[in-house]
Amino acid sequence: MGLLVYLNGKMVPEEEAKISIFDHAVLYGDGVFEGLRSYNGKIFKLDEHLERLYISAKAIMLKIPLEFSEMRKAVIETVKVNNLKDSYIRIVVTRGIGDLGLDPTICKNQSVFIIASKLQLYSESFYEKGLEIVTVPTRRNLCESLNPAIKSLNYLNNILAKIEAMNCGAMEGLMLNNEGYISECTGENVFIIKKKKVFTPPVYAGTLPGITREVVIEIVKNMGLEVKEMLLTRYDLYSCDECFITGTAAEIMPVTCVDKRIIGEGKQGPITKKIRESFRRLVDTEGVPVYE
Ligand code: PXG
Repeated sequence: MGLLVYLNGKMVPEEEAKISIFDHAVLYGDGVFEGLRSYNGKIFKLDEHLERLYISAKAIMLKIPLEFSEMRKAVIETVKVNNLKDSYIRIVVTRGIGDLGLDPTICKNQSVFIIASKLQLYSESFYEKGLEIVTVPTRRNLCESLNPAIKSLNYLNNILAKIEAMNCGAMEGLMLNNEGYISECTGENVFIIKKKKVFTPPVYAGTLPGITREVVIEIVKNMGLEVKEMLLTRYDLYSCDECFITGTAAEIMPVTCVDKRIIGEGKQGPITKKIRESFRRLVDTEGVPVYE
């Protein structure tokens, strides 16, 4: 593809962008990341994503070697040098090079890299038809162990869930927390609509505080509908009128089948459609311009 990647202050060709095998990101999954998008040359919710990145880093006592404003500039520059308009952006901060022991305090040279790449989009027919999801056996990490609010490089909990979903022939896995309440999908937050009211699990149910989730909550409020953060069971999903999942990559994806129970009429519901239209208008108009 010939991308230029930001790596520790320099733009380097992708095949030359390398980090050490002694970096604790490689040895232990020790680090944090973010996934963002640009739409038509504007980066959507850039500051919100950066804030989450710095909070994730603080939670694991990882010092990001760039000031917020420098990171912001580096992200914009990475999209710019690759001449991208619609892109997927990945920011990664690693713990840095250490030895073969867990101790993070000896790690030097935290690495920061930023990849801006072309988007792999789900086809429009997916959004019309909606996804089939299944509940997976692997429970979402306990908030008291590895809090799902931290967007760390340690994604095995989600990857195991993804494998289990795919083993069942579904594209997404619905994860429960240790108490059996709905937490989220492997890389998306979950919403349901019942009698024109919108519900989503609270962050303490073991979810990432998704940026798209926040945007959708605002959209729903502006539509004059009630939105409630509430613990949800699988029964709530089986018995709802509409269901959708949200994330930077998937945007707002209707869910039309949960554990073989058909949701609504088995296609994108009318309120989900309206929320998606408002979301589209937002991403088309808002965002931090790259080319100015
Ligand atoms: N839950 C989890 C566990 C996530 O990783 C979301 C919810 C949605 O959050 P945002 O802030 O994006 O609305 C995420 C985000 C990918 C990819 O490449 C995954 C995410 C974001 C971007 C790309 O699969 N996950």
